[in-house]
Amino acid sequence: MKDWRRWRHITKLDPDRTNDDRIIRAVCESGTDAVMISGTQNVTYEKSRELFVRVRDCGLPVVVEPSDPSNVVYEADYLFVPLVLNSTMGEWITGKHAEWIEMNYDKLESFLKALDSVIFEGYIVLNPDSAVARVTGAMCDIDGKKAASFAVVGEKILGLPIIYIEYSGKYGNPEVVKEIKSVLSNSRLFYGGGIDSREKAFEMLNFADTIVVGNVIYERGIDVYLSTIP
Ligand code: 1GP
Repeated sequence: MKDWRRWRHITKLDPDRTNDDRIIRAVCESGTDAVMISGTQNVTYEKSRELFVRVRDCGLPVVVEPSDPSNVVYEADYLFVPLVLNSTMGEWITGKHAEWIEMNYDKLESFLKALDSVIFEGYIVLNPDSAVARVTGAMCDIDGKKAASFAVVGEKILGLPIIYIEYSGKYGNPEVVKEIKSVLSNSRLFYGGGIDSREKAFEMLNFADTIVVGNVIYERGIDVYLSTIP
């Protein structure tokens, strides 16, 4: 399905993990709506592109979600670029983005045209023990009201088409997801973190438009991964 707004289930593959052929084949045949290539640590352009090449012909839309301007794979069907709304470090809100534009300043006109098709995501990072929280200095110790207020900043002030609740590695609080959903009117709500069963997938899909699953395929195996697909 080409229209990302209609995706319900996205599979996140990490270029820094072992993605053997069995994993790739299982994902391609799973019924997931899209494959997202994304990781926080030790991701390079080479590793991202290599994984992209292995999944690009599998019949699913492929999203690259770069963690740094140095690892953008422009050939992907979609580029999803995060801003971390609850980061304490400006680098992760606008700094990396300005760096990316500056890197392309000598061909600005064509770069700006390409930028028109990039989808920007407003991340709200809520698991303090995750690599993404540590790297981005995210304020994780916040309640639902504060998290929802960050979501309003993302939707109404910054006009971001996606608000992404990121609990990476830990199953989050559905009440927080519900609270955030209640304040959004246009942005799609993505949820990712700790989904490793059909029950958890459906519980989060009560409020989130789209769920993202990652670790389960590496840590619990293919059958458990398949059970997360609605
Ligand atoms: C990570 O949101 C994704 O960025 C998915 O989280 O790996 O915990 O499934 P898990």
